[in-house]
Amino acid sequence: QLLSDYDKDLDSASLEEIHDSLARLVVKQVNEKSSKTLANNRGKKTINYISIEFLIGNSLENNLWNMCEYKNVEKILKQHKISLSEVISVENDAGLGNGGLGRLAACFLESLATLGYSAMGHSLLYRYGLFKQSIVNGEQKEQADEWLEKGHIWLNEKKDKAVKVNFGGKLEEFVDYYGTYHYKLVDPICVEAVPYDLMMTGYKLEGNAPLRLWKANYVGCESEQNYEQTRRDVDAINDYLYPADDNEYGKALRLKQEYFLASASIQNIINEHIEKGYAINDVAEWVAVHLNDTHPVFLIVELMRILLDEYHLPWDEAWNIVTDTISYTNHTVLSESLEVQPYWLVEKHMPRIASLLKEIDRRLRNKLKYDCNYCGAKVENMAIISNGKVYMTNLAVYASNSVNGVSSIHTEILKHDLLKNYYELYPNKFVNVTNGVTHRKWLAFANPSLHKFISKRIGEDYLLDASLLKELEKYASDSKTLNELKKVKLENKKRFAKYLKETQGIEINPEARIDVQAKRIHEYKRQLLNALRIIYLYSELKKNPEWDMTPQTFVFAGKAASSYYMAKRIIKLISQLARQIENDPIANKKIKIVFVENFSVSVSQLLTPATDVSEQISLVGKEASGTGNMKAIFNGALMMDTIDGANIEIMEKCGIDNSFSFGLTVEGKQAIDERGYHPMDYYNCDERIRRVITYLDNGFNGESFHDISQYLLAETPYRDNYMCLADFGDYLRADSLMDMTYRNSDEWFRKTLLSIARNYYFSSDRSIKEYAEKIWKL
Ligand code: 26Q
Repeated sequence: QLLSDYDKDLDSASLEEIHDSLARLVVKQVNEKSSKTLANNRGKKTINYISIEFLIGNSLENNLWNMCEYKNVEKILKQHKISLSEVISVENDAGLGNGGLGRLAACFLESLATLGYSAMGHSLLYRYGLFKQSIVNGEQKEQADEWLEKGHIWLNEKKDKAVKVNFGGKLEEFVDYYGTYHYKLVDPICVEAVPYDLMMTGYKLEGNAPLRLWKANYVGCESEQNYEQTRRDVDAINDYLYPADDNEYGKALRLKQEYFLASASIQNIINEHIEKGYAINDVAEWVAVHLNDTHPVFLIVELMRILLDEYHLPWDEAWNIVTDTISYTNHTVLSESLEVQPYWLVEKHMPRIASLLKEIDRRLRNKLKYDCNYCGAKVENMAIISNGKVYMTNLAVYASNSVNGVSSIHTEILKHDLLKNYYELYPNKFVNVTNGVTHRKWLAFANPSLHKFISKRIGEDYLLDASLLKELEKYASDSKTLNELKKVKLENKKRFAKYLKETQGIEINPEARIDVQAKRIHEYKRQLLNALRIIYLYSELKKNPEWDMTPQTFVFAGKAASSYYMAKRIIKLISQLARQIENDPIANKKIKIVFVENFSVSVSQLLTPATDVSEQISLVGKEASGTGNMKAIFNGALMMDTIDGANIEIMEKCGIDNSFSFGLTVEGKQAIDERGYHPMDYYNCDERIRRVITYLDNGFNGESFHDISQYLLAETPYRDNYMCLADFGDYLRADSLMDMTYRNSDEWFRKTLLSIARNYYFSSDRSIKEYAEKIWKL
């Protein structure tokens, strides 16, 4: 390939050339296999997974691993003194996502492909992935992530599948002779949507699932008024994931992105359905369409538009097709994350969609009032348009045949709290499917030493049947096995230490315990509570320099949304605390704090295997599921965790003694909500809190964090909605229990081994099988 591409061989080619040729070679093989899959999938119902985020990571690496050629290629390159990992890093991760929701979509597509389902993902072809993060003087800096520079090698333009998406224009309606309404959009801005397929391969290339990424082209002509401006506006649709929406332009742009994705993907789905020779009324028999959160929710209305305006079906028939086809997953109960759009903005940019929304809302309200006898506030709570706003969650719930939460507790919260009125009306719509992660990528590939350790004992079949991991349980008291597991962990810690040294010039002691909190920086995830714990440990060391504290490296990683002030302040606190401790000759022998820059799929693949303790410490009821917890356990870490999200099920499955849980229960939190949260109560009766607050006020590395102490202590209206101080004391209790356990290393590794064995439940293969049976009916 090198010869034909560049007239070079392995010894004369540059890293980039090697990367590009290798990628082309891989693409060829993947394409060969994919025509086979296409043939296999004929006659199967297809699931279309629509998501504004897909966090797929590095395609060269993914594919080499799935082709089972990784080791071979590594060996061949090594003979020429070339490192495969360097070749791989020529290409930036496809960071088309922000966090759990996007990574879940990627894990799901991998499982769908591997398990041989007929599946396709749909998203946007962002020019830039989520920003690249660096930390400069303790602060987050954001740079453009130009993933497409190399990413384009993996994309296959499908011009013949392009569709048209209209924005703006004037809606004209008229009634025909038979009294039927017709709609015409006059002078819209017409955008061509072109798909680029990125092949997501399954393990051993047995199956695959294309990720169809949509790109907008303006098709107006240059003589038109405002041509340049309109072209720029259309181009902007593909610029960024989550454009800043603190201004009108950004809000409109985000809305356009959402409609563009929804419209292009459903038009494409319907076109392919018809091309296969199926009838329009049979859509739900052959395709399932899944909304990954509400971001693509306009797809519901767009499908109505197609069925009514293009196929001229009667309303009820069209509505039945829509509801039979579409299902929806909710990923959050945080009110600021529940999408609401101003109606006028929808009307301005998508007038036909707005008029259909009104009609859907009118019918819903009639049903609620006359069929259900609901009134007043209850109807408003369930309405799609209320007070000039479009409630996207209500639309998704009303129009989907299935609504699911992503962990048991989360689904219960949906049923009994956030969506209780809808649950009363449609109890059978509500389903739980607890998340999972692909154990092939997150265990076997990310952690080759652990994979070897496991295969030596139970073979490799667990790759396709995670439940075989159970067989590891029988080694739990075998000291030879536990010693080997310790070695595996140490090896991974050394590998991560090497990465840190090379990328950030930071040295860590691989023998020290590695305690990790890696996830989006958000108040509800409580990186702040973790920082308070470290400040407390530091203060103890200052009080008693002789204290025989377990040496620990506290690792933080994650990005803060660029306009999120408090999240950025927390990064600053962590960084300044890190510097102060670094410069303290006593404390630096025991405590090291590291902020790993630019958390991404690739960074996570190195960090997770090195993790001893994984922090999953959200306030109860706030983390829908969490998936970092599952990855950590698959890699032989134990959790410090609150009783929230999937942590609860992990505790149940892996053993209550195998994690260190603490904090408020649902009932405890409810009691606080009823009497009000009074942080000063905790301050007044806990000396340790007073001490930590004084440290914050005095500051670190010359910077006071009095603003943060004020935030933690403010009484009414309180500012720390996530009640850090309420859980602080119990966190320290669990922390010291964890420490005691850790000091008995046989006991520790027995627990990690049992947890790995029992964590099989959290493979995304299990989640996907549940979706396939319970929801998509594949
Ligand atoms: C909402 C409104 C306006 C603009 C943006 C948004 C927005 C965008 C993305 C809100 C939320 C998200 C992302 C959410 C997310 O990643 N949720 C995580 O999903 C995981 C997979 O189910 C869960 O494991 C996590 O618990 C959940 O936080």
